[in-house]
Amino acid sequence: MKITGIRTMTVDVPLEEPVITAIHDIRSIGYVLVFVDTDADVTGEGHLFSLPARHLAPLEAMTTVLGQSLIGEDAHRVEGLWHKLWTEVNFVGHKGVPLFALSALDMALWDARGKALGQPVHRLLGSCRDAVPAYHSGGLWLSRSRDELVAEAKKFLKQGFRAMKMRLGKPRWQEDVERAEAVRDAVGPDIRLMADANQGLDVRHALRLGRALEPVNLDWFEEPVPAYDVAGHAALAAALDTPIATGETEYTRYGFRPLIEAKAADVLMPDLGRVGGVTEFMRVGHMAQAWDLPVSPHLYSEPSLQLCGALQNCDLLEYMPWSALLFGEKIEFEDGRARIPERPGLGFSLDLDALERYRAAPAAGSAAKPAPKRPARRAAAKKDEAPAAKPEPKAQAAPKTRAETKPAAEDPPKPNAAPEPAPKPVRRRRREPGKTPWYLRRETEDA
Ligand code: SMN
Ligand code: MG
Repeated sequence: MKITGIRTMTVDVPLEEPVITAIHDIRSIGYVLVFVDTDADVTGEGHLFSLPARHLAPLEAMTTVLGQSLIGEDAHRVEGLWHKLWTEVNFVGHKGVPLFALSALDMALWDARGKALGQPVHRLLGSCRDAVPAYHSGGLWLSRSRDELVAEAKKFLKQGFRAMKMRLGKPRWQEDVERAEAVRDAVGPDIRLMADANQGLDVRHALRLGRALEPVNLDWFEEPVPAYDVAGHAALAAALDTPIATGETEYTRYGFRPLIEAKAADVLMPDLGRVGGVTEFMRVGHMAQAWDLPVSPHLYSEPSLQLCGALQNCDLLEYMPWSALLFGEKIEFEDGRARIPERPGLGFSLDLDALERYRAAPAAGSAAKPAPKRPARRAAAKKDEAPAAKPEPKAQAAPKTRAETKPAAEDPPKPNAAPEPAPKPVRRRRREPGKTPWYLRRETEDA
């Protein structure tokens, strides 16, 4: 199954209400949608999200540029292609923007592979369950009053959820304790309750808070201190009975390995769009199994279901309702458990009609620079040439994407490319008749 093209589209989806955590004040979510076209009448779909949405432009650019290296390759060779892209980004870095791009492309490759084989991704990876408990993560924000927390927690129970996550990070740790106690009282002892400090505390503060929260019986205390403070996480994990969860800010197995080695986490939280896609999530999941550690996906609720269906130690899904409008299909819940989709591929297809109205505006400044004029000499030569070939129409519904990266017969001028300098005259050496020049000689040939 040959990859014939990579397309992207960016959308900026406003939230119904601002999301406030210790480090976030989120008004909208930006997404890069990526489409991997193949010659098998199959298009793989992947995506990544950006907070804030105005960072979409570099993320989209990296996805487009990296995607070029997939063109002409066999989409079934996901492991090999992951390694190809990993090697390519060595210079720009094995974290950050390149890893978001690699993750989205890898997601799309698995989707294409599943669709081509008529199998859901979790079955291709070795399936282990049909449904997974899900915790509601779309609320209980730091901005809620205590009464609002209680009302929202009860609402989640009414919706059938048996697990939910609240946020921590009030200036006085005593206030966080009061709020968590109020939620616990509202939901009762049998509901799984998690709490996320979003890296907002220092170790001393987190220790006092963590100790005072022990009677609340949290399932985990998430990102208590900055993500890079592995020693701080480890100190808290050693001091508290409450499990410490972290990992949403880490990239690849090389980010998770030090967390495990330092005993800094009791629960690992890979983020599908950051860790390195499905391929790398599986590696982290298997590495965690060697230490009997659970993994729980961070956001990306819909595609992460496939990982929950494939990894024995991945048995709790974060349900964030924001991403639902990206897809035509919705997560199916039953008794607080989300069904692992049996549809081919990742099991959720991007709803391009619904997304059209959220198309992201071009990045600030991106249109300010006019495209340089083609040098006169080339322009004159071009006059008699046939126009550049248009990409073939897709068999599947193709979105009108901003970056159409299918190679054209002749590349159009790039907006930021410098005008070509006039060619210098080439001075050729005279060749002796019958003698092979040194640069064409093979090693066995006589000098
Ligand atoms: C989180 C991350 C990003 C946006 C909102 C909330 C949070 C989570 O860390 O784990 O859900
Ligand atoms: Mg978190």
